[in-house]
Amino acid sequence: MTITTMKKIMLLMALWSATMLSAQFAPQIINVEARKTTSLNGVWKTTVDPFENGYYDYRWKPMKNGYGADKDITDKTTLYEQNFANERTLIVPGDWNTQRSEFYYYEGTIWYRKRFNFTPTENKRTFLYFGAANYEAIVFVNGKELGKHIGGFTPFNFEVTGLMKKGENSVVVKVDNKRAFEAVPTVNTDWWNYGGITRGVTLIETPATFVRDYYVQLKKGDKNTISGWVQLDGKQLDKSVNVEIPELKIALQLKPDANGYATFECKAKPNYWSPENPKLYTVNIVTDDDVVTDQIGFRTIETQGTKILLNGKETFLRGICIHEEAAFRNGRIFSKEEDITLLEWAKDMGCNFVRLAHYPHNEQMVRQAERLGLLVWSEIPVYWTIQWTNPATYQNAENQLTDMITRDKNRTNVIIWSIANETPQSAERFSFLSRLAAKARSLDPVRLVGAAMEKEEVKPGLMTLKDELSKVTDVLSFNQYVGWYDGLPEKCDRVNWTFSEQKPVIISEFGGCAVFGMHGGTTDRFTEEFQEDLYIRSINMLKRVPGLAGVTPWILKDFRSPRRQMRDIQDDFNRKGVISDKGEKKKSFFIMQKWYEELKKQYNK
Ligand code: GCB
Repeated sequence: MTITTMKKIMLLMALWSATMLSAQFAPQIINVEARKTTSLNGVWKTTVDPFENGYYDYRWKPMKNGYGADKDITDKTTLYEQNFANERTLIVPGDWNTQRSEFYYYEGTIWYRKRFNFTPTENKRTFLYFGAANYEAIVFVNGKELGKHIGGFTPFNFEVTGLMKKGENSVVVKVDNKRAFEAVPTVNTDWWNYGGITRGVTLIETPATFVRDYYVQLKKGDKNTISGWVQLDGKQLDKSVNVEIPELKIALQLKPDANGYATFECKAKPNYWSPENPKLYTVNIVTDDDVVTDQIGFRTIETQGTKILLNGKETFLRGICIHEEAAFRNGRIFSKEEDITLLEWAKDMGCNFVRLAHYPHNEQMVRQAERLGLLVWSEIPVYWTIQWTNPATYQNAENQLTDMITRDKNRTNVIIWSIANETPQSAERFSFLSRLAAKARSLDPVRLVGAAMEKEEVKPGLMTLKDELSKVTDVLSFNQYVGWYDGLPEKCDRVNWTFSEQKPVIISEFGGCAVFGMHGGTTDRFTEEFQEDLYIRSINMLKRVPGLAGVTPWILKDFRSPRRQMRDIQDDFNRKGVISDKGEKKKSFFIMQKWYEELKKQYNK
């Protein structure tokens, strides 16, 4: 062998090991709970770093040996100005604002560090998965920077095969929740910007070629055909893959194409999922060395004129809006139990529908709603005034939409993907949002596309929806606050509604504030009596809305918002909840409960 050939071989080997070791952003792996995992949840060391000194040097250049290197202090001669070992901790998952009183209003960077023992399994691949980190996360594994993820409510994962070693490993994450004009959401929102690694962190081990993603749903408008696809990931992409639904006696063998993608379609007569019968089937996606099991239901969803048809039957969406904020303690939800508390309250009110506002909630929220028979409106935080002409802002919004749909597209209860909330009309906004709507439909041809738009008073007492975006959405969905931001509750008695399009109308928000236990006259703002009267009059008005197919009052529970500053009344909370932040039901809750009882009888005849 000549020296040049040897050099070539060595170069090739070096390149090979470099690619083997190179960690990268990997396409989202779905249904993480069904895989072989190691949880990295629990106690993490943290460093508060408002000036980002752990990442940038004094010339504002990224540093080689910043905090991500996770160095141990071994001698006294070297200068260190930070030491994870000696630092305080935070719990993951969880927001930082509610874990330590000094972080109540903190927005900026906090570094997280976890050291743990791990033994990679031979011939398996390893991925590092984050349920969500708000807002920007830069991730390091054993000192190597893997990449940056932007967006506070969607999952992301990196492949770390070859980077994890037997014995102690380190993961460091720089999380930054500073608000920014180009971000999604932008600087101004009516909810608190909880920072941190707010959802779980997991190591996933998979076979060399594995089932990364799949879509199993009834075909659009066809109650008797299940169709979908499977996506393999790895080198042996042509291996056969089976889709099994044992209870329906379905067992299909698929042969993926060169990209590891296989589609299928088969006849079936499932017992349909509905709020009254939230039936789920065990579905197995199987290869020779991988199996992913899911619980999937089957239903059709479509519109016909002003009606919403679920399994072909007209349905009224008896809903409520929900923020992903925990009952009783406030703060971002960090457990399934906390999801269930909110969903049970919605059930108690008589709901068959929840609007998960204003961003994708955690995966368990959607899964538990599915189990409880609650239909879902799922939304991305394109909220108020974002930068419509900024291509990076568009890409960010599209990524969040894509990640939300990727994660939840097999959830039978999700019926509407919402692309925006109360965005001001302009040609630029129209082109941005029409692109997003088209993207949603290309990723999921089955569900409806909506957006929370805004009503307009075209002449005194006559309201309508005058928004070009309604030509793009499947439903005429909009927020309206007649009686709160628009006049007093008595205005509801004088208002009528008209629409030029024949589509189902969903009132995606209405309501007003009340402090639980504060009493007074029906025109005294912030009293329970005011809110109760507003709900009574709003309901009477809503009954006059032509084509009304659903409502989601704002909101289930009082929630933290820095915009709400009135002392002893708001105290940093938006008080529009029908339940207080301490779990007390206000009078308005019972007004809704009564109306939903009537609607249930009317529609379930
Ligand atoms: C809205 C927004 C929602 C606010 C609510 C309010 O229209 O969509 O995010 O919290 O009004 O209370 O003003």
